[in-house]
Amino acid sequence: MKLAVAPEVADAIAGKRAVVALESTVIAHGLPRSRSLRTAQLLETEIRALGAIPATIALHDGRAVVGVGDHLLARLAGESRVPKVSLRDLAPVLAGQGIGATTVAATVEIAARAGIPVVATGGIGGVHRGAELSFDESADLEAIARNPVCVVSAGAKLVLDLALTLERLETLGVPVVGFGTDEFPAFYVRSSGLHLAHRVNDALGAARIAREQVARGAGMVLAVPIAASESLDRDEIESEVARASLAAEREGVTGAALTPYLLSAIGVATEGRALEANIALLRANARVAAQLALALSA
Ligand code: PSU
Ligand code: MN
Repeated sequence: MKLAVAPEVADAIAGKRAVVALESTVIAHGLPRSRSLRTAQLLETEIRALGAIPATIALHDGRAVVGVGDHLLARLAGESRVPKVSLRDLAPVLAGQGIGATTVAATVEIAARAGIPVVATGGIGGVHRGAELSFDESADLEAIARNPVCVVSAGAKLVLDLALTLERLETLGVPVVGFGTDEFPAFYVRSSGLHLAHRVNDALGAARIAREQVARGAGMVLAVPIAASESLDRDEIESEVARASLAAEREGVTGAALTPYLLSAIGVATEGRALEANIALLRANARVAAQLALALSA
């Protein structure tokens, strides 16, 4: 795989300074066009404000770009039909021309190759509801297991089956470490009712575990609950997810298209409150990821 690492990012990696990798599928597919560029820029600003270097990852003309510039960021946020690139799609898209937005799975693989041990996202992919029939499980889980990277996320998206997602992560040997919580966070909602085996209370504690896990050549999830002031009501969100999942089934939406479909349906149903919550948790995760990267580089 050809990497195109931005000079600033390459310098920081070589100097063992703090770098946070960011995925780009959320920019191209996870947020509405009207807010995605501004949010992508805000995430980079949050990371810089704490003294770390952001490296948004995407594909461009046969290369994995580590630290996209303004121009590519604007293309990812603004163009329609940007391919969503998970592990299955990496080689086919890299073999061609054009741009691609990387999921957490593709992002952690590229970050690991570049030597960046911290990736920030909103929520990782996981096991979909009804996966016992559809077999729809995100490649994020195996990719995190296989790559020495700590993914900072607000748990997994609430549209998933969170209990099954935790089971799969356990099988894959991926520690899910609560950041100031004993429960697996549920994206827009602070609590899922699912207990976590491991907890830390600050970035230093997270760094101690991340160092051990990365040394094993494997990844982990640092699960950061959304701030109470930004979180949404669990029952309301649950019923919207159920409604949107039924609609998706009726309309035959499956596979890679399902997550963006469900997220946008919930956005409409909550009149934008879900979007504000999503942006708030993305920003918070970027800050925790920067603190973790700083702790790791100290
Ligand atoms: N969380 C969001 N919006 C997103 C995603 C996560 O709020 O768009 C993306 C991430 O890039 C994640 C991907 O890696 O969805 C998982 O997709 P799939 O289930 O198709 O693997
Ligand atoms: Mn899937």
